[in-house]
Amino acid sequence: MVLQQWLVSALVGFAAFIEAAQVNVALNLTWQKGSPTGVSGISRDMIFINNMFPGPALVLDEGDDVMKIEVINNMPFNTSIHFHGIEQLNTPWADGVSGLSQWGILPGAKYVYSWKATQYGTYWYHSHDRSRIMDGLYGAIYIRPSPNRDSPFSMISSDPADIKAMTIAASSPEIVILSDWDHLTSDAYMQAERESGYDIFILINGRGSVYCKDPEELTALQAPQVRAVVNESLTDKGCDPFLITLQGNWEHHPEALPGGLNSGCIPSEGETTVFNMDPGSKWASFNFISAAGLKALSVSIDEHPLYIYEVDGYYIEPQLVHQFPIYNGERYSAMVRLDRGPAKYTMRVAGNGNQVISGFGTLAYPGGEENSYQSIPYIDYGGINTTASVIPLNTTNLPPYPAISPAELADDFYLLTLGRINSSWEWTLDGTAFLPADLASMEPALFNPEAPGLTSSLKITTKNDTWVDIVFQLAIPEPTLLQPPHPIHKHSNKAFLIGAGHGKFAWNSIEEASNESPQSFFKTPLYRDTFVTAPNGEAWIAIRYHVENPGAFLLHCHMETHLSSGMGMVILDGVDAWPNLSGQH
Ligand SMILES: *[C@@H]1O[C@H](CO)[C@@H](O)[C@H](O)[C@H]1NC(C)=O
Ligand SMILES: *[C@@H]1O[C@H](CO)[C@@H](O)[C@H](O)[C@H]1NC(C)=O
Ligand SMILES: *[C@@H]1O[C@H](CO)[C@@H](O)[C@H](O)[C@H]1NC(C)=O
Ligand SMILES: *[C@@H]1O[C@H](CO)[C@@H](O)[C@H](O)[C@H]1NC(C)=O
Ligand SMILES: *[C@@H]1O[C@H](CO)[C@@H](O)[C@H](O)[C@H]1NC(C)=O
Ligand SMILES: *[C@@H]1O[C@H](CO)[C@@H](O)[C@H](O)[C@H]1NC(C)=O
Ligand SMILES: *[C@@H]1O[C@H](CO)[C@@H](O)[C@H](O)[C@H]1NC(C)=O
Ligand SMILES: *[C@@H]1O[C@H](CO)[C@@H](O)[C@H](O)[C@H]1NC(C)=O
Ligand SMILES: [Cu+2]
Repeated sequence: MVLQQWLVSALVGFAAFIEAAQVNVALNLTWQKGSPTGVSGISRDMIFINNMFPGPALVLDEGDDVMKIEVINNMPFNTSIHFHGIEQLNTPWADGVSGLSQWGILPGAKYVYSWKATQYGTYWYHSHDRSRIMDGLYGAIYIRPSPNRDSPFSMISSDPADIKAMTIAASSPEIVILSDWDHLTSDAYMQAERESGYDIFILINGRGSVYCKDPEELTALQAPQVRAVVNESLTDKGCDPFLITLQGNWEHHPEALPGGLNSGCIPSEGETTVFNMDPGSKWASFNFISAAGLKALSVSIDEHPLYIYEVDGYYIEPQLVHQFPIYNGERYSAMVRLDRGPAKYTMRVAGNGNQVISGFGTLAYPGGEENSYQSIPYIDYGGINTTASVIPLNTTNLPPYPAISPAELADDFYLLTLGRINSSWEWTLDGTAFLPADLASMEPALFNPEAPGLTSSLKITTKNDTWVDIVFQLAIPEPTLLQPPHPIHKHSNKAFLIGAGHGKFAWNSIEEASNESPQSFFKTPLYRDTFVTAPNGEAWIAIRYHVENPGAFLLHCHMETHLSSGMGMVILDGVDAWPNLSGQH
């Protein structure tokens, strides 16, 4: 027996904007019972921020430098808050990673974060201590672009009225936090992995319902690429069965799995997030954030094409699509024309991987409250396109706007081999060592770059104002093992995704590789803070970034169970220009 539980959906933070003008923002973290899937759902211990879940959205203006965020830890364990995608230029001590940029915030203690909003766009904040994202510690950050920033809206429409409407829509977006949810706490979840030896995934939604369906119906909805590997009936939760052949020749104790995890669906009905649309405003911007602990998701809005115009907090040349995938930590903003009749239209968020599951939100047009019209979906319950004319996002074609490119050559080159190590559920980023599970209790590397807990294979050490190449090579210890795409997140400044290829990266540098295999390198590199590896098989991706902000930063898989089991390493950027930390701790 194995488990899983989840439902997806749209959680919205718009009811609780905190303006930057309020210099002191307090985030009061508490550990209380809650049931995001409704009163009929399973109640469990979870994290609330200012009595809200998700926490309040922080809405700032580009250039704001008065931000003081006071975190009050009223929970029975240490914590810290990381501001995902915020580069923390000249404030590496505000990056919020326990054991790296600060000591954990003790129960009953307070901690103040200060930083400057040097970027614009959609970001989020979340826990960076163990797997607490899965307990609900997250909220949105939106930084309004400065008025003189060049936006790409004239590439969507040449009509000045449209451009004006889009500019207004972009400055007051609908923020949509997507997340998964399980009835187990993150600690119980990790314990289940340790005791059973199984690599378990889960999903649900922050505000949503648990739908129970016929396993046959769920099996029929399985994605073809998954069916090619798992040709078996799914459980009543739409989960893959747990087959030893898929888990590798490690020790397994399936009997140690808690009940109800991947089968044994218990339905419950919670709230549905409703977005009230004003067709008079002509356009709306939906800014999606994936706060999912584990699940990769696919997103669409019935009858509403999406112009994706911002990715991880940087504009792109808008891409017209009907659905797009979003991995843990990523952000995509979509401009949407409000041209439909008075009715309700469904926002669909489907699991895109090892579980057939969906969550739903609603776009409500005025006058459509009583209309029983059923909107026409672009994707089904399993996230698959309903017709051949549905356009998916091509995730390697996201040209930054305005154009921005990396240096032609880099100064340093690192090849990291990532994959499972020592069990089906433990992961490594560098091929040999695990990021210590007790990193959070160690002396922060920012205070002591020679901190003894980090072996040399867990550290990348760079000089300031240099360019660094990192290749992530997927290892395949056993060819039959399923390996999910890993969303690798780099803290501090963004990086360029410059290439991707199949097989082994057989070269000693990017220069050598691009001479011998030019087709593996993008003409227009992507500029973002999360980079997704290929599913299964042997493959690689390459990133290049500029070292410009000395400090100790994390490089890690953003799937919470992967990070918790060791899939991360530390970048000590600019060791030759290390910050003076007097007075910071
Ligand atoms: C934090 O929230 C809890 C629960 O609502 C409340 O008891 C406590 O007084 C709050 N603390 C602060 C400092 O606001
Ligand atoms: C799945 O199994 C069935 C029968 O067991 C077989 O006919 C079918 O070809 C298999 N499909 C795939 C994708 O392997
Ligand atoms: C989904 O799109 C693909 C690629 O265009 C197409 O081959 C497939 O038939 C589509 N699925 C359905 C159900 O139309
Ligand atoms: C996706 O975009 C890349 C980069 O522009 C291009 O090379 C590739 O052919 C595109 N893929 C598809 C399926 O259109
Ligand atoms: C994996 O297990 C082997 C054998 O028990 C051990 O020597 C090695 O240190 C382990 N690797 C890690 C990263 O813990
Ligand atoms: C909590 O943080 C303190 C330092 O603030 C550290 O000494 C302790 O080891 C941490 N506890 C855990 C369980 O990580
Ligand atoms: C690090 O390099 C960047 C980019 O060249 C530069 O702007 C910055 O001032 C340098 N930082 C220090 C502390 O020298
Ligand atoms: C670090 O800053 C403190 C206070 O600003 C100053 O007294 C000290 O000399 C500085 N140390 C170094 C090594 O620059
Ligand atoms: Cu991973």
